[in-house]
Amino acid sequence: MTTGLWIILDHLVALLSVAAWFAAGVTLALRRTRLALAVLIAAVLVTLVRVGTVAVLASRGWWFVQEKVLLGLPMLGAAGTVAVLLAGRHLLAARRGRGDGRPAGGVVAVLTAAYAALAGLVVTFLAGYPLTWSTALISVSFVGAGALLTARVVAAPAGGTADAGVTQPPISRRRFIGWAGGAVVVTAAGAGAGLSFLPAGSVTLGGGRGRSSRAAVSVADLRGAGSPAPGGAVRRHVLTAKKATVRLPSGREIDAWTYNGEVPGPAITATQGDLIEVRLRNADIPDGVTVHWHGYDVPCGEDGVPGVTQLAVAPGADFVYRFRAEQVGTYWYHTHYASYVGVRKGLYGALVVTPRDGRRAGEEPAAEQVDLTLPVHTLDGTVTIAGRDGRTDHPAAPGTPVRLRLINTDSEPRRIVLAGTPFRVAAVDGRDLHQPGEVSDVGLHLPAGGRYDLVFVMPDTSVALVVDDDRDSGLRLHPDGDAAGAARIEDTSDLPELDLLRYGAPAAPPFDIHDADRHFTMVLDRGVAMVDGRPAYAQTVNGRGHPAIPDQLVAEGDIVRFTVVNRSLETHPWHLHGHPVLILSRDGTPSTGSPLWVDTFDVRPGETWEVAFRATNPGIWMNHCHNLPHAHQGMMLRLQYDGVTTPFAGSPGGSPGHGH
Ligand SMILES: [Cu+2]
Repeated sequence: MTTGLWIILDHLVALLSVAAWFAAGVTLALRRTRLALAVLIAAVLVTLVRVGTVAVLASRGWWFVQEKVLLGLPMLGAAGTVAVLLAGRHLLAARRGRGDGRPAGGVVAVLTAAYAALAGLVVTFLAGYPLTWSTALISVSFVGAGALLTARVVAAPAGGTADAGVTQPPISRRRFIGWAGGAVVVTAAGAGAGLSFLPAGSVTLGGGRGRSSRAAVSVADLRGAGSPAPGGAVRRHVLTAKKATVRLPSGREIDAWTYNGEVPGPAITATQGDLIEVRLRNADIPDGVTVHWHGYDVPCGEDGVPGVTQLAVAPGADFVYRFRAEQVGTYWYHTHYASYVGVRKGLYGALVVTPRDGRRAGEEPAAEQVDLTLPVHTLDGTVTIAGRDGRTDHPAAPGTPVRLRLINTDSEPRRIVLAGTPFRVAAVDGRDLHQPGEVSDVGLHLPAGGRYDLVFVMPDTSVALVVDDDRDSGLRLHPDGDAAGAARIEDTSDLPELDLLRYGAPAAPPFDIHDADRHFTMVLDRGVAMVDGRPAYAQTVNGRGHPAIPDQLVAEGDIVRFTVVNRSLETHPWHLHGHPVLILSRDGTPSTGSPLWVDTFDVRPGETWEVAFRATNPGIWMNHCHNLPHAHQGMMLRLQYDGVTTPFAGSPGGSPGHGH
């Protein structure tokens, strides 16, 4: 069973234990002796089952259980033991016909166990990992307050029935206990609340050195080359961000935010070594736009992150991006200002760089004869794949080499099936795989932001690209160019998923992955946290939301390792700017296929990924979830090189994923 399923099961058992302890307390208070005994036994059994589910989760990783092991279960264990001792003895006696009164102490103890069970569950959902003193103090005071209030109510002399099993202390002593207990509870709660306002350190070191005294470099000075490589051309583009009405392939018109009035924006293509120069103008996008080159390891000053590498480009303003096209492959660009709105509305486009090998400047690539760039994007509630011309049917003569460049520009993963031909996954996130084998009848899981290049030789029958197993959508290639003669596609939903960690042939890593200079752990979850100065039910990293998550400090040349853990029930496509990361393992199982260099990897519920990279691109880089609403809800931090500063922080350019 996957860790994700164990997390769900553990939540259910925890909920059941809350219900059982409350039921035991209530039935006991109502003097339903036989029922109370049965429910109490059930509560104890469910609690023991819970110990089991927590133990299983603990074996999957300490991150999944820390607050349960250190706080939730001990609170429940202590309160539950007292409850069993006080109430159990009484109930057994009552069963034998000796006394049937209401055991005040027992009721209070059983309900206190219920509060403890509830507090543990709430801590898991609202605070998570890591457990803090603040959370512990507030939880314990909550349980204490519950116990005191319950004692007041239960022990109130209303009705005046003397309890057969428990002797009540004199009124004055009870008052004293009440006052003293109240004081402790209030003090603990106050201390816990106060501690929660303590700011985190501004930076984490990951076990490496702290900041040095080296001279500061501003990201504003970390700009791209001004000229192409020898023999390269200059590729000039103007991207004008503006609102426009766009006609979808379906014929419907939508109000979009566009680059140059088109969705997707113009495809930017180059041959390796060319200079890409893009002038971004903002016509009328409120607040601002930028262009971020997703997966393209540009110098930091070209990275397009408002508030970090530049100011957002306000309506009427412009900004010029200039960098050499040194990486070959399939990439994309998109706004990074309030991107959870902007990208969804259409501010994105493809970036494709082809190898130069032997070709002259300006000469178009002659590689595959059918080479389609296919951004997959949800517009007007429909997943579109056709690109700008809206065509979903393409001719391809039998024997023609075909390359399909899939780009997931949405915030959710997509399932891709290529039906009708064996194929290879030639590249992932723009980087070629090592000896990718031919596969067929498999599904591909394409993370948000990710890219796959699929290559095959066109057979003499139709080929279909199916997205999310919707056989009526997607793309078709026809050998005779005739769509009508194509065969009906079989159901693709049963096809197994291709595991890219076991695909292709291994190769020696370019650095010693066991010798990291820094190791950062990011535990992803939901919880109550401050996001942009406001409390929110946030998407958190180590219990905090942007910008209160400490920066990760690295030094140029460091080998950096990330452990990314997903405690939540949602998928988080993790995306580091400026560097591809090498996948080391998933859930402790090493990657055994081709070295997998990616800029976005999907961490699904319960998963733990280990990745590594070499810090060779100085700057201040965003490190975030590429489910863009998640980033907006706090799941975003910065990787900062020692000695690099930004003049744009806190400026009207806004924070990287936010804005109104
Ligand atoms: Cu996410």
